[in-house]
Amino acid sequence: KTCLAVDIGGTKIAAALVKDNAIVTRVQISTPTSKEASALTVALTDLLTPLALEADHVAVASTGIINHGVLTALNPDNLGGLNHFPLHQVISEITQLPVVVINDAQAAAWFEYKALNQAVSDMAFITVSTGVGAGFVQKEILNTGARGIAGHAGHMLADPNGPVCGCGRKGCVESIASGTAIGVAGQPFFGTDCDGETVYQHLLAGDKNAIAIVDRSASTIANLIADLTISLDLDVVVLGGSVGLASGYLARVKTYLKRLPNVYVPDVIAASSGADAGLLGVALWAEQNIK
Ligand code: BMX
Repeated sequence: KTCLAVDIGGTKIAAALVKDNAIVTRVQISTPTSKEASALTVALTDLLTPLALEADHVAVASTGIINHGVLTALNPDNLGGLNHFPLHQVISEITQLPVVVINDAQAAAWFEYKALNQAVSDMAFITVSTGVGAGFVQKEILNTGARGIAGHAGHMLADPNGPVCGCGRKGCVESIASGTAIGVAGQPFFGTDCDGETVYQHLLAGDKNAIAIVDRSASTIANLIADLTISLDLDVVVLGGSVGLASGYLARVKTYLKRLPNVYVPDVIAASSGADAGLLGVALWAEQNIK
C-alpha cells in the first residue's frame, strides 16, 4: 500500500508518498500566512491532487489541536492567524481517499518511539520549532487524547511573569522557548526582522545577548523535561524541531538538567529522523488506524 503522508507545520507543509516505511517522493511548500481557510485549501489542493493519484490512503500530521479531524489552533499566531479548519473533510474532498489526521508532535513521537525498537515503554517527544509541541507514548500506546489535546506541553507554565503566549495564557513554555520566541527576544538587540535563525547566528559568533536568549530557552525546556519525567515516569525524552536539533542546543538542555536531582533526569536524545518524523510517524500510525 502507498500512503500519502502530509505534515502541516507553522512554517512549511511537506507531502510524501510513503511505501514500506520509506519516502519515495517528497515535496514541500511554505505554509500560507493567511487567516482565511481558503488560502490553506488552495495550497493543499495544488500540493495533494497529483500525489493522490498514486496513493491508497492519506495520513495527515498537523500543527494544532486535532479533534476528530477538525483543526483548532491553540496558538493561531503559528498558523498565520488561522484558528479553525476542517482538515479531514477538506483533504477527503481533494483526494477522494480514506484519511486519518493527528497532531504533528504526536505523529513525530510515534515515529521516534518506533525507531527506539520498543526498548522503552514510556517516552515523550518534544519539538522546539515555530512552537513547542510534544507527544507522549505511555505504556507503548500513543496518547492522542479524547479531544486531541494530549501532548500540548508547550503550553504548560514556565514563568508566571513571562510574555503573553499566542494562546492567550501568560508565560507558557512556548512563549519563552520556541524559535518564534527566541526571534522576538532578539529584536531589541538585532533589529525588527530578527528571527530565531538570526539569534542563533549571533550565538555562534559568541554574542552575549544571543547566548542569554538561547540559554533561557534551553533551561525552560530542561524544566519541562523534568516536569514531564516526574509526572509521567519517562524512560526517555527525544528532542526534535529546528531549534531542538540546532548545533549545541541539546548540550545546553543537558547542562541545565544535570543541576537537578537524578529523579527528574531521563535519558535525553536527539530525534533520529530530522525533518521527516511527522511524515513517517503519521504514515506508521495510519497503518493501524485507517478505516
Ligand atoms: C503549538 C500548537 C501545537 C503544535 C506545536 C508545534 C498550534 C497551531 N500549534 O503549540 O499543536 O504541535 O505548536 O508546532 O496551536 P510546529 O508548527 O512548531 O511544529
